[in-house]
Amino acid sequence: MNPTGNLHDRAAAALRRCGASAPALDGAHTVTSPIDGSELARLHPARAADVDATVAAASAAFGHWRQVPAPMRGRLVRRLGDLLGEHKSDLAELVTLEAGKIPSEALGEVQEMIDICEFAVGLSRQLYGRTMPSERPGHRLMETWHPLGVVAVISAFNFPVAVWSWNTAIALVCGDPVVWKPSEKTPLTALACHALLERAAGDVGAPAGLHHVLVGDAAVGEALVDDPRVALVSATGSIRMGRIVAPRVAARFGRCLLELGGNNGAIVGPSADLDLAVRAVVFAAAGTAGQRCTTLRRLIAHRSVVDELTERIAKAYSGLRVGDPFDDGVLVGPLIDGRAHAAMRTALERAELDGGILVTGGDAVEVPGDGVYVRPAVVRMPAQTDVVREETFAPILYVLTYDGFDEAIALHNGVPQGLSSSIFTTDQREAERFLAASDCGIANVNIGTSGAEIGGAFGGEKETGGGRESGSDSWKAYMRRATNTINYSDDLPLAQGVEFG
Ligand code: UN1
Repeated sequence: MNPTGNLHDRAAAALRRCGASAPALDGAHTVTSPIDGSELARLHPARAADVDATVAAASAAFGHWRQVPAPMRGRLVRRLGDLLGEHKSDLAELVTLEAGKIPSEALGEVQEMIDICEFAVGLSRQLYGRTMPSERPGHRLMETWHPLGVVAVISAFNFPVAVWSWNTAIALVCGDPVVWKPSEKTPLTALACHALLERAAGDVGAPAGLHHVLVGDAAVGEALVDDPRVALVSATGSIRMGRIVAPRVAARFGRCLLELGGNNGAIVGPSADLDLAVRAVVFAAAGTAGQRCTTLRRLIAHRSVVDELTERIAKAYSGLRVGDPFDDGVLVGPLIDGRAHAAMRTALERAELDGGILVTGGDAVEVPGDGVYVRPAVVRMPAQTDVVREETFAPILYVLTYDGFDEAIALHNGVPQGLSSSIFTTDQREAERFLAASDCGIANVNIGTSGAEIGGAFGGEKETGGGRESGSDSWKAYMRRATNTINYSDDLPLAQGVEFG
């Protein structure tokens, strides 16, 4: 029994407050809490065969929703944002129960949802197309943006609700229904979000069938991926998953938005403000128990600062409380499961075989129950070996040393992934050079790699998949563009001066 109380009851109560029915206890899909391994629910999973009817219902809703003017669609998202605000603590509680985040980070995740709803409501009046001067007299050339169709959202356990909201808030104002396959590890948060969205839809009189949740295994995901009525597959997860999804969607000429693994690096230059760098590194590397796709995994420090920096990070790590995320003062909650722990141990062994020196952490922390808790690790590496070039979804920070700036950039970009990156420097020239040279979708100065705001486009290059979600003009992935030429003259001049007849 967990000291913070019966987790199942807490989950059921939070779900109820969100308007969802109590979770089933007699199905085949067992949901456990990483906090202590206790059972939260036994849901009745969807099967691949259910996908057809769900996508059919979403397609039918598309027929209605696409005709609702975008600013009116925005009203649904505004209502959703209000409800998310009212149920912020309920959703955060579920995020802690299912994903093991500390409450402050869980609340932060729900805040991202509220923020993206605000963004999307504004966007609903700003789905701008351009007009271009036509080369022909009496003609107008313009582009218009139209709803795309059904969007499948496949999300991961580590941001069980925020990533859904980035996709769904934007998809809805763009005119697209959503079919959501949440992580098998975090379906209860999905049921809560679904209940809130259904309520919002009822409140504003939106058509039924705009949103569906399919709790199921990989076969359900594959059926979604292969369904030609799914116009966009927005998938967050491992590179391995992306390698399966992308070619299958491409084979039917569907559209993909991939947000896959990161292996994020930060350069610390000789002029860096080390006080600030240490604080930023500790949050970015150890926060969320190293389970963000934006987690800092590689620290590339100048030889003149590397010893002091490593020492200070190790000291800060020794003050991090690891344990039940509901306990006051805990900053590092559990790993999601035993597999994550095994992957961490293997990575640490490989790093030591490569000549790495474990500076701190890496050991398991004993807690009551069956949760998996580890102390975040820092490893000094003599070189960027294969294990450093891979993403291990656990709190391991590899420290590499450089002498020249070009060497730092080569190390930084010398991994297959390209999500987030940072430099710590007070040298403006160095900062600008880094921003131009980093091959990632996110490049920061004097802040860590994680914790991006929703206003920017979120995503990365190379094996991270190339997709962009959330703010800026990411909405364009959720719409189709038409180029229109309108002739308001009495003549029919052909483009390029072609004469015909
Ligand atoms: C993720 O880990 O999949 O930038 C998303 C961040 C968060 C989102 C992370 N806003 O760390």
